[in-house]
Amino acid sequence: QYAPKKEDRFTFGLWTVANQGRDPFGDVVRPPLNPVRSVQKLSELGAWGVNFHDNDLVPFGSSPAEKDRIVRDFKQALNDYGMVVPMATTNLFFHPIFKDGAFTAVDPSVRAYALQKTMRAIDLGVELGAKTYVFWGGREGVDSEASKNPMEAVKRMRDAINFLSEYVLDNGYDLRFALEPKPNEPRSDTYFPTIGHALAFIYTLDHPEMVGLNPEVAHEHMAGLNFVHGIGQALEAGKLFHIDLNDQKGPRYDQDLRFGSENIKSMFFLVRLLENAGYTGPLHFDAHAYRTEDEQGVWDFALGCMRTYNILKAKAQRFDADPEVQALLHTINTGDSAHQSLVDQVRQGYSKDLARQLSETNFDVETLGKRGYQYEKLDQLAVEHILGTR
Ligand code: GCO
Ligand code: MN
Ligand code: MN
Ligand code: MN
Repeated sequence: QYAPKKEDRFTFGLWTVANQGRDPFGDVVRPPLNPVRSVQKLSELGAWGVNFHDNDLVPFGSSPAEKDRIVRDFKQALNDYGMVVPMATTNLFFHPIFKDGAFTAVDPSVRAYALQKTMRAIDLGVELGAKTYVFWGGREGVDSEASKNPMEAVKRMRDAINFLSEYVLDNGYDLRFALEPKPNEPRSDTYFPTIGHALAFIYTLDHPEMVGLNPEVAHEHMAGLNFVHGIGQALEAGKLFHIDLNDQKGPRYDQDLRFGSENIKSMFFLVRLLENAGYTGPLHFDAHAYRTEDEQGVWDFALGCMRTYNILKAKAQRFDADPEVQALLHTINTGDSAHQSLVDQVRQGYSKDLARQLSETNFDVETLGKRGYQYEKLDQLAVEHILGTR
């Protein structure tokens, strides 16, 4: 019943299942995983597609002949196992050239090279069918505030996104951009640290209609924020182009844990929101297996991400269909009908007449202040659904 299926639109980054477990304190613990093998295994598990950074597929410095061979084999694997590539991105953080960032680096040669690398990676992504192109800030940030003017960094980022938007249009590509905020790591501070910062930036671009968001659970939690609310705002703005699902224990380093392995309650409300809002984009997992795992543990991890999403989806549907929940929500949302009509008119927009009506209305503030909202009862119902007792 919860087994993942292609129509669930689950995707994984090639870098997620191929994560070899290297961390700042220890070396790799798993052998490299070939992209073709990842495509095969993920397809068998029920995933819909895979995403990649240019260098996840074509190693940095490959010759044109090597690149052609790799791309040919990869296309064959996608075909053989019925997998798609809905998203692609650029690795602008691994090579030492990017140690001061890419689009916002102080060195103009680095900024120009970052554009060249991204144009090539866009070409590759589009060739493999990508419809969304992700921009994660990587090392776009500072360790020392003395190094850069933060206003100049915004301008440099805007120059890059505007230029690349035109590149996409000029080539007639069917591709949208999705900005992925993160507050820190690997730099001690990253520019555009949260959903809100990125969203505000989008409206200053030349082609705001082409640019949306790729928010990640772990990253907003690192910033101490409510991910469900960030996603709500992105959805409401029509800017949720993509999503990075994973999990995180509080505001620490980026943990990229298996989806739903920690914050079960907020992930329940996240899945409920995505499903009820009719989000139809990819459900992408940007996470990796614990460092303790061998290859089998990686597949256990991948299946776990997808199953947990489907289980939470079923639980959210049961919660919304529960008559007691429905009755409670109805009561909670019902008030004085005259006042309901006033706020309905506010939604329609301002008029002098409405302003006059509002200023002449009497409110029983004593009674309104004494109201009990029954949120304890409602929340307990949610908890019981999550725990499986209803
Ligand atoms: C991180 C990021 C990355 C990006 C990926 C795609 O680990 O901090 O989440 O995994 O999502 O580079 O751009
Ligand atoms: Mn990460
Ligand atoms: Mn992350
Ligand atoms: Mn991510």
